[in-house]
Amino acid sequence: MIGLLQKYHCGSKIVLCILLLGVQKSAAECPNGWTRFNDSCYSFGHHDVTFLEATRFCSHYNAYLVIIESDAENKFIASVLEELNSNRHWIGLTDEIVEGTWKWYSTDKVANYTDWYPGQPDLGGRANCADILSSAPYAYHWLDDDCTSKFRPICERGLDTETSIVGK
Ligand SMILES: [Ca+2]
Ligand SMILES: [Ca+2]
Repeated sequence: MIGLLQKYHCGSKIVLCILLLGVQKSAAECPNGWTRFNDSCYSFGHHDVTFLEATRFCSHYNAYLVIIESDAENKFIASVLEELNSNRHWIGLTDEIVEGTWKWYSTDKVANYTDWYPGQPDLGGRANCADILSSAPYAYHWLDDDCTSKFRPICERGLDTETSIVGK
């Protein structure tokens, strides 16, 4: 706590500063209708669209087609899809540029973490975009599909901190 106070130059106005730190903490949140997990907010689209349309849908909300970087994040996504009883969703992963090199669309970074269904990806140049399929036997693992197939988007964005008071 002392470290935090020094970081925000609290000086002698310590009580006020603690109050402001409280305000800042509560200000970091997700927009209405978005679900929080760690430092990201997620929205699960209700309409089936192509991969490209899905990326545009997310951009419209200052978000990107989801980047899944850990088993914990992947399990969180699966748990929401189970709750929504929703079957098939695009994630932001594509090998459209170099066949077999799967990159996150919005960052152009090669995926370190993946959760392909056994034997996937299996369609080579005919399938350059990745989706999560809830139903058995796939059970929330990933598949490669034709980018013009139509599935629901999962969008991700950072926490909304624009109302922050401290640190001006
Ligand atoms: Ca993420
Ligand atoms: Ca491919």
